[in-house]
Amino acid sequence: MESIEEVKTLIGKAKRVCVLTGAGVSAESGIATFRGYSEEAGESLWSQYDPQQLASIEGFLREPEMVWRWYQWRRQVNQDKQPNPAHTAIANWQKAAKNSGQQEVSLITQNVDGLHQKAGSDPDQFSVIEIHGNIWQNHCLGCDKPYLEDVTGIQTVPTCQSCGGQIRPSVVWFGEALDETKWQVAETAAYCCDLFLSIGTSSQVYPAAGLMMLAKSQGAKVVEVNPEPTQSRVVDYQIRGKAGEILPKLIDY
Ligand code: BJW
Ligand code: ZN
Repeated sequence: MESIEEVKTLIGKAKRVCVLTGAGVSAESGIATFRGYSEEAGESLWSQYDPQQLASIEGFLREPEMVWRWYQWRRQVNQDKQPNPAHTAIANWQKAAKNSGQQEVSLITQNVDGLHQKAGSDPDQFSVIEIHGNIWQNHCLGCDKPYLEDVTGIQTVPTCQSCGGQIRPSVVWFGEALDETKWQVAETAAYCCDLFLSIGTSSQVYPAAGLMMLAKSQGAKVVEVNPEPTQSRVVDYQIRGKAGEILPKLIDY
């Protein structure tokens, strides 16, 4: 409780805040995390499936139909999921900060589920910086063109009308580079902030996990909200609890 009060004070004073979210922020919406176990979402994805097979370009090239069907299954599971109080608190905070002009709140998410936008965060790509992409979007493996057809219920890999290439989900797989512009915006937000909030991420996946180090190296205070210990090593305030319970207490909007 002590650290909640201290962090509230830091939030009140901060001019530039950088929020990084991970799968744990959507766990209370019933979306499975990648690692660990969550009460609300059950077994994590990587405890049931091999990440190299399903979330790498090599896996997709080896068995495109299987990978495509796995993403179709996740889309189906995710489609009715709703934002939880953590998403809502962040969205309300962003709006209030924008209206007051007193504070800048950048939101970087590793999540591909779109729940921050569903909660009311500005859908502009630089208001919610989706560094690992978005599961609802597709593009061509051959020519990179966005694929805008509705793929609901399609269980075979669609092909591109322009080049005949295979269509893939627009998410970032292991070994792939992050979108350069989004990554630059994310790095700048971390570099320039005076307060960095890491919420619901195991801090195991790079380069995202390096953002808190970058913020810390520039003098920012670093806060982590997570019910479990993580790989992070530079945290000033650890709040052990669920995002959906803690965030509405930290942010009074
Ligand atoms: C709660 C909660 C509640 C539960 N409230 N919390 C060695 C060192 C450094 C790097 C590497 C290395 N070996 C390999 C690499 C690189 C690799 C990497 O980092 N690997 C590590 C696993 C070791 N990284 C990459 O490959 C990246 N690309 C890259 O490095 O490119 C280099 C390059 C440059 C130039 C040209 C070419 C290449 C890309 C990473 C892409 C990650 N992709 C995924 C899949 C996305 C698509 C999909 O959805 O299918 O992204 S993997 C997966 O992990 C997903 C997530 O965004 C990401 C991070 O996971 P996150 O969000 O932290 O979730 P979890 O599940 O790990 O943790 C959940 C947490 O929530 C837990 O802590 C719980 O306790 C907590 N929690 N309930 C709050 N209610
Ligand atoms: Zn194409």
